[in-house]
Amino acid sequence: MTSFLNADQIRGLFSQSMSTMYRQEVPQYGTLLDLVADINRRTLEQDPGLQRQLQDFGELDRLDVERHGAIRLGTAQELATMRRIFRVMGMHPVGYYDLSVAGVPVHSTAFRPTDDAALRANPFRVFTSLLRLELIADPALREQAQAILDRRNIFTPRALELTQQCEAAGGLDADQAAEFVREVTQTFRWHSEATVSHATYAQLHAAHRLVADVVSFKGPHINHLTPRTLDIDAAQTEMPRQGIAAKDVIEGPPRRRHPILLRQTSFKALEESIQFAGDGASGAHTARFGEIEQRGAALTRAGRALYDRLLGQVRSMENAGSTAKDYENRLASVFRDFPDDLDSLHDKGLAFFRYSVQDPDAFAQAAASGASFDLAALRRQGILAAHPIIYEDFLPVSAAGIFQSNLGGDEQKNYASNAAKETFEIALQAHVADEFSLYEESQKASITALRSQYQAMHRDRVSE
Ligand code: OOG
Ligand code: NI
Repeated sequence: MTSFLNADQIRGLFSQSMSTMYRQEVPQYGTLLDLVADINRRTLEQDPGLQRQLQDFGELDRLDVERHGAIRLGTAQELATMRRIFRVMGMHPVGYYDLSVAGVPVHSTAFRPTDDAALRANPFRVFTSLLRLELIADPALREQAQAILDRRNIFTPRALELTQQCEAAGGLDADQAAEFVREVTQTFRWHSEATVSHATYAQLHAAHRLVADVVSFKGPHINHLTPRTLDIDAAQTEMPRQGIAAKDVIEGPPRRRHPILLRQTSFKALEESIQFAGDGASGAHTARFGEIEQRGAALTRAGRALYDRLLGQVRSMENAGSTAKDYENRLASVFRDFPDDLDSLHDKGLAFFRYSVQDPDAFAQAAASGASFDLAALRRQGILAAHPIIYEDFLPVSAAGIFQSNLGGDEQKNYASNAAKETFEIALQAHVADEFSLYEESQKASITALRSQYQAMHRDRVSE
């Protein structure tokens, strides 16, 4: 009998393979990895409490391998096939992001592991966007772009065969998995030869820089890979010292005692020389960049609504100074309305939590006493502790900021808000999971586990 690698193992190999490739393609990415590893080591040394907490939840090991990447696809067919490929690696579509509001003609989802054990093993995620050609105004150009995309095949034949094989047999053995990872990695490689002429590139580029980026190449080159830091402010300060020009402001919430959601910074996309098809003329294209992120607590719908409201307030405060420092001050001042202590975040239902036994003796005693399981009371008595669940997803406003700062130039195209989740799901040939439900399940599972433990102790006591 053949034994299959599990999906987590294949995802681990894939994440490693992508990281090795991107390090070769974009050396600054290697610098970012070293910088983040260094900052994480120092942060943990200085904060033994944080170290202990990450350790307790099995989150320390994942930190060293934790990354997300991003790709942009051209057609529904590409998206649907990509979903099958990611599924082999235990990555499923979560969330729907409409970026047209921010002037970017794409909509997106995040392929990522969804259950706690898989996230602990390796949380590798890929933010995956689908180009929306219907947002290009010129019908002739739209058709031309569609025709170019319809002609390309971004997957190797072997990657498709192995995907099918996995679907039919229920898994891949070690050799097949290694080959699958090698083949799939090819799809995300950078190609310096464009598939279109200079003239076509220029037209696509005029419609939107992103249209040129998706349509002009043989495949969806990975455009960044992002390591997770425990202190993004330190990373932001360190980047210029290492000769890397960071973007002006960190996207997302301000620095807090208890981090929430996601804070991100990046360096601008590189200008890379490319060769056009036809006459072989050369030119330059900017697409690939580097990014660092810090992750905090996943927010409930109520918490997220508060976050969105406050961020909206910050962004609408024009005339309040436009330097990076002004923005930071504004952000900090508006976000004073977002509680920054664990009790408020918990009791006001703003964030998701996972629970652990803080005082095992008292827990056993309470169970033996026959008192029924009362989460709030046990927490009040310090018998159970609540820890925020890490946010595993993305933020559309931040994503738009990252897109904008990396497409170069400051052109702003405006599309009407234009969410089309259903169209996206039809292209995907699947539903996207609701991220709030996933966090809620994870919170519930933690409570259920503790309740069973408590009740089992009670029963043991009664039957003694
Ligand atoms: C994706 C940008 C979104 C993030 O971290 O929010 C993203 C892209 O530029 O294709 O990766
Ligand atoms: Ni990113």
